[in-house]
Amino acid sequence: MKRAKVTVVGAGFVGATTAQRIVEQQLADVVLVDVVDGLPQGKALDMAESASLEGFDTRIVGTNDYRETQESDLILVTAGLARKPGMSRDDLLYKNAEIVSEIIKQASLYSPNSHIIMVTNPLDVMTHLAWKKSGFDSYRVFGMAGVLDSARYSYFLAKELDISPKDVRAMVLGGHGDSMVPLPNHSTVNGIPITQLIKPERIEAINQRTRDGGAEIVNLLKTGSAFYAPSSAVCAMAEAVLLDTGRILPCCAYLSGQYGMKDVYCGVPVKLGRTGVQQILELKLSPAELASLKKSAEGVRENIAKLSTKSFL
Ligand code: TXD
Repeated sequence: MKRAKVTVVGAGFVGATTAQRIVEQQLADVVLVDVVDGLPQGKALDMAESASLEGFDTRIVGTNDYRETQESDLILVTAGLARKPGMSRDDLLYKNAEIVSEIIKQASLYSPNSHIIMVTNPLDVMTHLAWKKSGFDSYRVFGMAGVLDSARYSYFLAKELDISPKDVRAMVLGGHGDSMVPLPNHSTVNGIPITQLIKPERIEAINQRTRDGGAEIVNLLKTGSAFYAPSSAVCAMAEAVLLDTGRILPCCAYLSGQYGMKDVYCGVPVKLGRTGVQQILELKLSPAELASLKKSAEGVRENIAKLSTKSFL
């Protein structure tokens, strides 16, 4: 059987760590792409040289040339800028929209049958843009945010209860940012609702720490953002697609009427497999949870409108 091929665009912290996880777990051969000459080549060679020690025979190469990415099964886009002093969120939106548009044009040209997982921020908007620029069906283009936010939520809940994070199943929906929606009513410890185990005020504090999870790491690192947990989250989604597992994961997916919303990307629970988003699960949400989900989708719409006025869409 032919081994799967994954292209990781962006050889920065998230991209390189994701590539490392994929080859070490023998999920696929990896092509690591970046605009900076030598960076993907150097990191890929360094990883390849660990093969005999780590015990993997998946291959990894680095390149600045999209021709080497051809016929990839999966494209993971982690390339982009982080906000710098003096840059507004809008500046970042337009700059990353420029970067993502070019990447998707190239990557989808060489791998017309692939699936795309977006990671670049602002995540929900970049996923919508990637869908438009690729011309792919929406079930083939989705984004990573909810898996990371849910993993953070699981960790904080496990810490609160002083138990193994392995037994926590937590769910966070909505956009990736301040408007994300942690769902205590759909989070359990091996089936036991967390609402039976933790007091409401502590749950609210943990929900807020989850919403601030990205910022907490940025404040500690000072010069960058999180990448260990983000790369684990991307890898979990990649595995579901490559191994056709049918896992239920919260992903940024295209809504066509689910949760009362249409023509917008939003974080919702989906069934992921070889054909991408195979199903969107509609949970019974409380009116407050549904309102938060809709508010978060409205924020995405506003940014899409900004991109439209600048002719990105
Ligand atoms: O939950 C999530 N979705 C996220 C998203 C979690 C963590 C990080 N999140 C976002 O991912 C973050 O806000 C950024 O937008 C991306 C990448 O984060 P990372 O920490 O990996 O950033 P780096 O280390 O700066 O790496 C970015 C790389 C760097 O090597 C650049 O040279 C490269 O992107 N880059 C490009 N590669 C290819 N093509 C183009 N045009 C390009 N432009 C920059």
